[in-house]
Amino acid sequence: MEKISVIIPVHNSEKYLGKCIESLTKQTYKNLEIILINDASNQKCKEILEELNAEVDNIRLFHFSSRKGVGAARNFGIDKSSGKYIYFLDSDDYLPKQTLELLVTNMKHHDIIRGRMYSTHFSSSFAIVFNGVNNIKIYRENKYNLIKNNSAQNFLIKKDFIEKHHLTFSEDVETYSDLSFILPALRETMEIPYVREAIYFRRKRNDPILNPSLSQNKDIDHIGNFLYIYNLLKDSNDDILANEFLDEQFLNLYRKKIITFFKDGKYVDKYFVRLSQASKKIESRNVREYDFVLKREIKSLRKGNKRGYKRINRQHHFLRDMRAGFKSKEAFYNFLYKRFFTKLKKKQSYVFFESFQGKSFSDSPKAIYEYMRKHHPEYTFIWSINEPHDIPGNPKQVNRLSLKYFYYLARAKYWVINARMPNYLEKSEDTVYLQTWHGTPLKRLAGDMDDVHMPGTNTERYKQNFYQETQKWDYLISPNAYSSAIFKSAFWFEKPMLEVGYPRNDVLYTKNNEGEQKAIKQALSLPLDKKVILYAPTWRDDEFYEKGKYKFELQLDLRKMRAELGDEYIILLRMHYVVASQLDISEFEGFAFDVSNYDDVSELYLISDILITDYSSVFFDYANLKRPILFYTYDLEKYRDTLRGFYIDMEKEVPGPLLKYTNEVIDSIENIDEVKEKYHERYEEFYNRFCHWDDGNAAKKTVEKVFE
Ligand code: C2G
Repeated sequence: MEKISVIIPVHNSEKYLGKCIESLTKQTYKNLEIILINDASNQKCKEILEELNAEVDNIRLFHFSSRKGVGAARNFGIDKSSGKYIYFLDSDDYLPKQTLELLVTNMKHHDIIRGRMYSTHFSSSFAIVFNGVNNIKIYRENKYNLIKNNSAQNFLIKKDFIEKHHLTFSEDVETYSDLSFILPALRETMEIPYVREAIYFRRKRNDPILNPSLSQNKDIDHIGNFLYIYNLLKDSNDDILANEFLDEQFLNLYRKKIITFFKDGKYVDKYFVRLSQASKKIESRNVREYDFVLKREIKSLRKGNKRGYKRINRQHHFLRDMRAGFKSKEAFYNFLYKRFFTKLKKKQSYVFFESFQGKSFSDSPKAIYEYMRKHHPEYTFIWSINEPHDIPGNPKQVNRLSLKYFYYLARAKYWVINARMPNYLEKSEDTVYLQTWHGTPLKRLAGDMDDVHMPGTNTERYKQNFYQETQKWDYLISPNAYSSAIFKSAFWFEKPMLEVGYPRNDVLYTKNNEGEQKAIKQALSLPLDKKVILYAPTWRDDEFYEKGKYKFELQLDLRKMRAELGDEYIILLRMHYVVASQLDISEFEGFAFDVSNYDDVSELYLISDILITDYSSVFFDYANLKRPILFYTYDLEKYRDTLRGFYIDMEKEVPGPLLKYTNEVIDSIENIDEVKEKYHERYEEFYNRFCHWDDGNAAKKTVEKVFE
């Protein structure tokens, strides 16, 4: 049994290292040497490495005092290795237990063998059921297809082969270093067996913003690295198939990334020479199948004429945008927005408002609007709203995503919005985007989420889109110090926040009187002689009809509630705005009222004597009224442990009881004075922590900071 040296460069992968090493200690093939190269990791990671080194016999640990990169670490590892075989593993990846045995036993007279790559989500782990090896495929002319993601992973290679051909990783680049090693390796061998049962689990990182994997590094240096390696390999290579492979990688990257990055003239300046050199090395026959636009660009690059190339590139982008504009009406309007409307002069007096994606006239944008209307009539107001509304002051109304929507967005100097905008929408430098957000977070948000369980997205995309959005915000309102800290991390928001409380809660101070309450009740045709319970739950990421349309099944037993409480109370049912389920409550007429379509939930708070909610941020706002809150959390475990995770400990910190059954809810309502008494102290603490900044003047303070 010959030894395999497994070489693992490590840089700040403390979260994943344990699993990586465990997967090696569990290998059925036992003669392993694990070479760990600590490439200047943080202290925590270093400590874990030391612990592993003490626990596992066959680890050899080395430290770099300054960061040298993956290439240097692997070269160093090869140098230190004593095995007959070399295998590269990344410190956040892992292997099923048979992988190395399968590779070694099927290697035979070959110099290199390859197993299968498998992407897994960061928190998933797979138990592989192994049924033996079926058939081993031999790659010959198509051997370069074995290079996936330009990586050298899951190849087992004989060390004397590496030495004979002087194979090394380039140390001049961070990404694409693998290619400088593996492409020449493949070139020097005639055939390579492929064992599909020998699996390598490659972990997709869940945080492309703060903790990107090398392949998620989307910055311009990624492109510079590729061009460097491409030029290097092309100069030393005369193998037709390898050249074809390299040219294909180049053209793919050109079309997908380079062209997009080079929209910005300064990037063209930075890498034009490298790019021009590279384009001279492409073989004409490898470009033949591509379209006219690309051919024209390659031709201009080859000439080395930077000005000419920039002009052609601009035309290309115009065409691209136009082509994208043909996809749908919305895309066409966006094309007009981007290419024409935003080129018009901004109207300094235009303020553009939107709340919950145009679903209502509500929330903090409404409060800010109301304040501005009174104190700053010199501004012109535009509301994005899906259905025509009776809005006081008669502002201009535009349908969300209509032509007018894009036009006014482009002309308005100010945007006041409480949720995300379409991701493709570019914000001009001279637009002032005030993001009010829409709730103190209980459930983990954006960058702080581990796994995203919503339909139509994955964690990586979700976070990337969210990141793009938050970087457009010029101002962000924070309702309390607790939220400021969370917004900073969850939204990657580095600018100072408007720490003024929530404008939407101003009315809880200014309109908390009988006259207002009566008017609201009358507007809703509610009986005036009953006390009011408001039930306002949130939505569940994993219960949906389709993207953006969520299901909600009412768990509260209204029949029981009516029987026990109906003489004294009525109940208002308020679904979250993304919930598409229709409530059928016709049988509870006179007791239960569906107020889901009522614009402003703050007004519902004002008329309610008791709030029932679950994990919705509504309770942070309602607490301003110091009225009792019950938490009907029938699915607490799932919501907390699987779907979202929370920022606070509900069991210890929320200002009311957590209840699982309708009976408990009824019981709490019947004994509401006792509940108040029991939670009095906790309520006070809660109020001081979360409602402290709200005093009825948040809209005023916001406007003073942003507009005056
Ligand atoms: N809302 C409502 N009716 C409900 C639930 C929510 O009117 N039944 C409104 C409230 O203004 C609430 C806001 O929508 O504060 C956000 O709702 P959440 O249930 O907290 O959920 P979500 O939209 O996911 O936002 O930082 C806050 C988080 O982003 C939560």
